[in-house]
Amino acid sequence: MTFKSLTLTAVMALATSAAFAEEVRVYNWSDYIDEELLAKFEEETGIKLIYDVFDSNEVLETKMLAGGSGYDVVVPTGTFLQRQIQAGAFQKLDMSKLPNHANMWDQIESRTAQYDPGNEYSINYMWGTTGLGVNVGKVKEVLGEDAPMNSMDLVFKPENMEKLAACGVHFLDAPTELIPAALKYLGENPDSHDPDVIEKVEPVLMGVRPYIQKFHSSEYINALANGDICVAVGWSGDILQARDRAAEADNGVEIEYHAFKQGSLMWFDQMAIPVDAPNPDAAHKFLNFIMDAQNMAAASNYVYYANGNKASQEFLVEDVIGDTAIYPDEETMQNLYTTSPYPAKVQRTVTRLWTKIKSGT
Ligand code: N2P
Repeated sequence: MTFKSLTLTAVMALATSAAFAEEVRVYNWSDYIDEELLAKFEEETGIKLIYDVFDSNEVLETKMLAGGSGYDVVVPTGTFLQRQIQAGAFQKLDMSKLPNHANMWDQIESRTAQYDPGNEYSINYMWGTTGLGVNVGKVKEVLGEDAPMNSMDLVFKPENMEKLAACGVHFLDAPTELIPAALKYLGENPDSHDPDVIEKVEPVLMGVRPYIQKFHSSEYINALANGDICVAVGWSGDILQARDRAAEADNGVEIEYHAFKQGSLMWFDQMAIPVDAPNPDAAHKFLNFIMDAQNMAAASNYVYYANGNKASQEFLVEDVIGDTAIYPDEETMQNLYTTSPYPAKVQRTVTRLWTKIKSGT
């Protein structure tokens, strides 16, 4: 770099930083936005956007309950949001600052009201399901042509997992999603809050524990795409992103997402403003930007998750709006279940159980 261009760069950097009179701090899930939208927000509003990512509701919850996170916008899943609202972690939204709220989809709002009555504290960002990511070629190689690609048997039956261990299996590190799934496998109510019922998953998960390479909630995207693992219990859009990354790499890896035929969890990730947000005004501007129909469509088209914005639907590509793994049809919808937050005492059982399962002892 010449002296001249260095000077120019330095001047431009100064000019850019001086151009931002304020900033907004957003804490969202990893692999959950088209990053071009972040630049677009800064250009349109002149507000500097600091965007950090996480991959676990538990990590976010610890910050929210401790307070002083420094974030202006965070994105808990509905069940966690509900508990955090009750703990006083969020401020009510000022609808007068959110004209794009008119774009939201009443069908999704009626569901998210289960967690945030009246949707007073949050807007839906994305929603999706928890199911199976499979490397079609490898799974067939290991389990044969009629491998149960869309069945809980794939990951909860020790005889299948024993074979799959050779090509690699990841589970989400998400106790509030994996425990309900194991309950569903047992034919129990996945939303049971009865500790005696919840304990029933221990032998199921312990039975396959030796064959799980890792509990992690974001590494599986690249691991699937690169062919490093052959199965992941993961989130719908993440697995579809893995499918695309493999296709782009042209590496011969074919990834599919399947909701569990026995029933998958349907969850809702909600944007909310912490009660102690440093810049609530900018937080509202960010939420309003996100609720713009074209912005929301751009986000869904990029991450392969459905959103709660009705007006965005005309801008969704066919690969997204036409895929029942993303926008389920009535029949697929019938097979999805939702959960509610565990009361504190039950949560302790769940946390203890999960620690035990992860450690495998
Ligand atoms: C984004 C995953 C978010 C879904 N990578 C979990 N609620």
